[in-house]
Amino acid sequence: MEQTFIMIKPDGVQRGLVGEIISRFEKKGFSLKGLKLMSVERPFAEKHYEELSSKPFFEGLVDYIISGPVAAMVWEGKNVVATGRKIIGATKPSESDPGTIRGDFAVEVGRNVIHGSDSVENAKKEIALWFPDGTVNWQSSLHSWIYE
Ligand code: YYY
Ligand code: MG
Repeated sequence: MEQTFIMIKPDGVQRGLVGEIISRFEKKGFSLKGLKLMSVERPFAEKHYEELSSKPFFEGLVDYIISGPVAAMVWEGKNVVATGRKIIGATKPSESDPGTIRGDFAVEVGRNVIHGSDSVENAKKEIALWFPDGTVNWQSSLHSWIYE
C-alpha cells in the first residue's frame, strides 16, 4: 500500500493545528503509520529540501523549518500521495482552495503550515530520511469499511 510523508511545519504546531490536520487525514480513511514531534537542525532541513537549494527562498525556507518543532508523519492508503496533496492544497495559500488545509489555515507561502510528498518516489526518500528506524506496521480494523 502507498505511503506519503506529511510534516506539520513549525507554524502549524505553534498554532495548535496538529489535531485538526491529523483529524482530516484520519477521517478521510488514511492510516497513520508513523508520528513524531521533533526539532530538526539546519543540515537536516537542507537535506529534506535539497532539490530547492538553488531557489532564492531556500535559506528563508530552511530558517522557517528549523524555527520550532515539527510533527513528522507517515500516512498510508490508496493514492495517498496525490490525495494528500489535494487535502493540503496549492503551495501558495492565495491559490489554495477553501476546504484544503492551506486554503483554510494559511495566508503566505512562507508560512503554509504543512508539507506533503509530491511523488511516490520522493515519499520513499522522505520517509527513509525522517523515519530511519522504520514505521509501525498495523492495519486498522475498519479496513474493509474503507476499501471494497
Ligand atoms: O511541495 P510544496 O510545499 O507545495 O511546494 P515546493 O515547491 O516543494 O516548495 C517547498 C516550500 O518552499 C513551500 O511549501 C513553501 C516554500 N516556497 C516559498 O517560500 N516560496 C515559493 N515561491 C515557493 C515555495
Ligand atoms: Mg514540495
